[in-house]
Amino acid sequence: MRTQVLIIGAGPAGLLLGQLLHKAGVDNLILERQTGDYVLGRIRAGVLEQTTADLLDEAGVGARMHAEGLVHHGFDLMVDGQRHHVDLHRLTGGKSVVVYGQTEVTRDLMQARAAAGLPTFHGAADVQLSGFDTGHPLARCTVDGETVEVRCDFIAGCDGYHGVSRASVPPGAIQTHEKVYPFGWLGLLSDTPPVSHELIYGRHERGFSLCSMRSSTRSRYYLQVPLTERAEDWSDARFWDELRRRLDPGTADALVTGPSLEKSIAPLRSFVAEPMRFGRLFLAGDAAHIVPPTGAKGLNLAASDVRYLSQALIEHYRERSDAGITHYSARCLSRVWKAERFSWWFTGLMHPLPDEPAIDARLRRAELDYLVGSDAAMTAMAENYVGLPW
Ligand code: RFL
Ligand code: PHB
Repeated sequence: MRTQVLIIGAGPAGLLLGQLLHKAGVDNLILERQTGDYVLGRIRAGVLEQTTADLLDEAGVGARMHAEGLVHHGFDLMVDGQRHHVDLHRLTGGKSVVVYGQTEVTRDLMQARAAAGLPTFHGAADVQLSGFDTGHPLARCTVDGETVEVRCDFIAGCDGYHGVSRASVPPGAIQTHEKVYPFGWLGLLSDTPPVSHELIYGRHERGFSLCSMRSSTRSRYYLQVPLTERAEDWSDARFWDELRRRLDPGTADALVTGPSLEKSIAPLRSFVAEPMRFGRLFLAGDAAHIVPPTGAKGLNLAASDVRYLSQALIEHYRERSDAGITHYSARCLSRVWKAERFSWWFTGLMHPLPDEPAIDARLRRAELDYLVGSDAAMTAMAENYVGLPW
């Protein structure tokens, strides 16, 4: 079988790339290890930058996001029981973010792909990539017990942190940078109204908490937990009790609890692989970089990679220019490192460490004090949160 662009992974990055290429008349095929239902079952991101929302519009899949997504003009920082409003709209000259779950983004993209009749092989096992350092990239895999071979012009590795694309690059050609945090986030999804109309990022001596949402009737909450914890050991009652203890009394009173629809623990990691192109193989999204979720940047970075990659490939086919391909890695990484810095900074600011030296704790308290009292510091935070310009 042959295609112009072979995409590995049908997560948000792979699906969005496929849609943008299709709209520009570039032929593409996706190999995905899991079933569609499995991909939709992963509860992940909740916050879209305006530029990500614009790209979904460009791909022709923005209708439901506009109808059901919640536009947020700010969020709250809760520090030692006091809520401080971060007015994104005022601080950034009118910008905002859209609260619309990754599950819904992925569902919209899957439906558009199916409606356009574009090929996706789910259950693709043992994908092997070769020839991307020559002019003839090739992928081999097994689908339903049959061997499938795909020849293509380019391979887009959109297969996440544990994917095969980055692992196919010779170790000498790639440099990786990694920091693993000594805690995780325990997340709970419930059909209860959100405790507040905007997100609340909370720092408390018992640990970080985040009050988020998916809609006006569905809430998403997170608690910082040690990596030794297991989600099975957290009954719903234990989760709600712990969350209440980390909130200020007014917010704790307003919290509406209910049975969980999903509960899971995500480890926190900062990771970057450089470069992001190896001949005719490109990495995009979590395949190339991971941010801790505190800054809500992961899906947004995946979208910005896809924007640069789709432009580069469309330019190649339409204008016979490889300028976008040549600059792909540098363009992405300039944005990636800034988002990595912001996510690392916000994570450090909001998560107490168990064995932290007393001076570090006091310095962090001073930084928070400065942040909530300074328009300049708040502006820097707000401009990063809504997303840096392209
Ligand atoms: P994905 O979503 O991991 O998709 C990769 C796809 O590739 C498939 N795959 C393979 N297919 C074929 N062969 C192989 N060998 C394969 N190996 C893997 C996988 O099955 C999968 O379908 O990566 P992608 O598309 O790059 O998307 C990235 C985002 O998923 C991720 O960055 C965000 O979810 C991060 N994130 C957040 N990002 C935001 O922008 N805003 C947020 O508010 C936000 N909150 C979060 C988050 C991530 C979280 N977790 C659980 C890590 C909150 C959490 C808790
Ligand atoms: C979410 O709703 O899942 C969410 C929101 C904001 C974050 C991280 C996760 O920073």
